[in-house]
Amino acid sequence: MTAQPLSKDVLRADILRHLTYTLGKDADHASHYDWRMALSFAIRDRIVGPWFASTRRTWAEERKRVYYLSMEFLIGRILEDATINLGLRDMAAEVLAEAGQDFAVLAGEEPDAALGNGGLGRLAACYMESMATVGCPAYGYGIRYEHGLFRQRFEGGQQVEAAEDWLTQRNPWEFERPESAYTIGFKGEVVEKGGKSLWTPGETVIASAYDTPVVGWQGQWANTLRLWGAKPTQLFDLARFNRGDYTAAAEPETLARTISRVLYPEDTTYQGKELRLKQEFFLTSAAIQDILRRFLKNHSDLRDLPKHVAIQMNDTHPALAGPELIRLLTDAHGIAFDEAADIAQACLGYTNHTLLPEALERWSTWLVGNILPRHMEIIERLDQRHLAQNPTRPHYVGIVKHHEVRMGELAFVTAHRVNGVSALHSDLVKDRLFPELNALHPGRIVNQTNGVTPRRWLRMANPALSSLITETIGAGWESDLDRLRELEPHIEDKGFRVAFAAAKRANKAATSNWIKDTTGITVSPDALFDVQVKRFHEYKRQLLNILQTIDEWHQIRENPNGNHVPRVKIFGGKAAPGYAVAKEIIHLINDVGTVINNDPKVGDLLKVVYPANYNVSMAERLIPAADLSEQISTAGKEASGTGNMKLSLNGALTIGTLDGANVEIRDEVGAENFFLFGLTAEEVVERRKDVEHARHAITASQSLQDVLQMIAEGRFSPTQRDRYHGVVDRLWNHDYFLVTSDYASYVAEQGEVDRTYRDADDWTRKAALNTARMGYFSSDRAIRGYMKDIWDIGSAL
Ligand code: F58
Repeated sequence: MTAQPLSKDVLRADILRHLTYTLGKDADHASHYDWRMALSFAIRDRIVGPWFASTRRTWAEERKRVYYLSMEFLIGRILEDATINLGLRDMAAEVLAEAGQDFAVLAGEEPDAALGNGGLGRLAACYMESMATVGCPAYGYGIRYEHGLFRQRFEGGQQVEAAEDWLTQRNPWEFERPESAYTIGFKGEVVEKGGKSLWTPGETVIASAYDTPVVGWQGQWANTLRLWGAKPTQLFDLARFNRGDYTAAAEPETLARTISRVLYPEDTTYQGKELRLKQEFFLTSAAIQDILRRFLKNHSDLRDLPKHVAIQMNDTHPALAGPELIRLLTDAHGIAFDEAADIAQACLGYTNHTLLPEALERWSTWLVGNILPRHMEIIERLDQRHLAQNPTRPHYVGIVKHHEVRMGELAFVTAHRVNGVSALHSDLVKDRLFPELNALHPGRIVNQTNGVTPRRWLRMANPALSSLITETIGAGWESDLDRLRELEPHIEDKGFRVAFAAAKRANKAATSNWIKDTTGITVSPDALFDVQVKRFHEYKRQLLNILQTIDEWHQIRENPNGNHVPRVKIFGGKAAPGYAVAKEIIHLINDVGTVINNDPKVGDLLKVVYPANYNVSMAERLIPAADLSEQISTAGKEASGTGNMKLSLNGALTIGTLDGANVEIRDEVGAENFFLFGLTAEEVVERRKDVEHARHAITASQSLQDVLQMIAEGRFSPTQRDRYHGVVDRLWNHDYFLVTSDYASYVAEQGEVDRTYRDADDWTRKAALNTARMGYFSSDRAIRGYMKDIWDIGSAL
């Protein structure tokens, strides 16, 4: 099943052949773009072998398949990752060098596929890669958005959004499948006929498939990521066109294409928009139809579906999967409702990624009834059935309440397993989110702590550290990350620590150059690189970080000759376009940066760096260069986090709260190698009961008062002194995320960070222990957990 061994000559010939015959370019006149395309096609050719072999085996052995339904796949660049997985990275670089081309430069010009907002979308991408690596037959189903997550730039320190357009260039990784297309209906009416419900949609669009093969480590297995593009059922109205009404003639096309036009950039707030519901149903219906078609190719009894099909709902966005599957089983295949519901449940699993009430999807019954009248009936019936089966269900619990469909409850009731994404989060899903449903269905909620793929996030992103690891413990850790523990005895060797520190230092030096090029700011690679990269949200508390930055600046100015540890505060991340408070914090960080970075009294002691447009590629650049990982959410709010795992794996120490997977990271790496601060999830609940909590916290801390005073006075906004009155006012009066309550312990722990960093060798020991003990957080482990506890599926390898 392994990819064919490939000689340099063959690879060279393949690239030149694609340059000539696919791109139509002469090597003498080919641009970077042409070379990259030719290389990408040559690499894709090598994926096709394992891909076909995997598909054939799955059919021949009648293997169960996993269908991972997700509105987001935050893939990033593919070229280098695929090349590394095929073991062709060095060979490709050599071949290109002979042609005067630089592999890294070409790979760096590939646009990021940003078909996701943040952690949820990136998790889906890591899981696709891990399913291919561990040999789990799987399809990912998503939407082929024409425009992924918006591009961010700063104007006067404020976020400005622009459309992202990854598809303006040719996408060499996908295969268009016009023959795999399904009709998706909306609106219309349902009529009862002979005890049967017949839905006649009033609008239809076509979902057309685009397949991207996803190859695992060493090319042993490959799966398919199938993204759906929306196309009109009726292409274009010729009669109208002939009448001269050109815009109207193109209307059906425009309408249909709107559905896959753009990714919703909301990462935590849910807005009941009709187009979003249509997108969700578009993905879900296309996926379910495709699943049934594939099953019926070599099976006839739909009662056997759960033996061959596991469907995972990535959050509630594809939660119409239950109703849609039941609709097709009953209305199209004549199975009785109860039996259909049981079949669906045996197939379905639901992953919850959030407890934030504002993120939980609820659709008005009016909207669902209007867009999906038949599904609304099915949802009502599922709710009644659930009540009938569970007569003790409290009156306030249910799928449909107060004229709203609660998608969490719908997903819970239609799935046989519900999972949280870290140990703490899964406990909170049981105790706070679904306590009644958990009581009625003990054992349904399970935990699968998130993981990240070590191929992209260590091997590819951090070649310096990867080489050291391979030199020290030998090859193979990439697919057996627990083996990193073998590093531990070596950490006691001074020589190893020197080499470990040198790898980090090299990454920091390269990143310093990159920071200079992208932001114009000069930073010293000897300073402590303190990194907070993630979406902007109040609960993630970038505000707490910048308050501490201001405090540090204040200390330096008060005592310029003190023993300060030089730091570079690095921020990265986007705010949802409509999230005014998060955007204000972005503005503040940039304003604070302007003042600090231009303060001659500060010099190299403190810099604030915030490069615009944080994305997967920027993460790959910044994470290997980090010394300190900021994971400072209000306890109980961050479901898991995955950036926390990537940073620690790359030898950053964490300063963090007991939230999400931080709890398990700390258990693994050891409390002495983790900077803990802040209230626990339980203490947070307690503290909020004191309505004066912020006033108490602020009056107890002179440092916090000084910092708030500086902001309020306009020290960072001299041209508009009242710019941040809102920020300060909210901290005094509406500090829901307890920034003020955690401030003192955070600042104190940052002091501990400084003390530890001063002993460079001790810091390196702790950093290396982080790397050595992070094996558990491989997404291979997570996927094996899903396979065993949720999907009941074996590896094909
Ligand atoms: C994230 N959720 C969690 N949602 O916040 C994070 O703790 C977790 O590690 C990660 O999922 C993976 O489990 C998240 O990224 C979104 O981006 C959604 C996008 C669509 C609307 C609702 C939120």
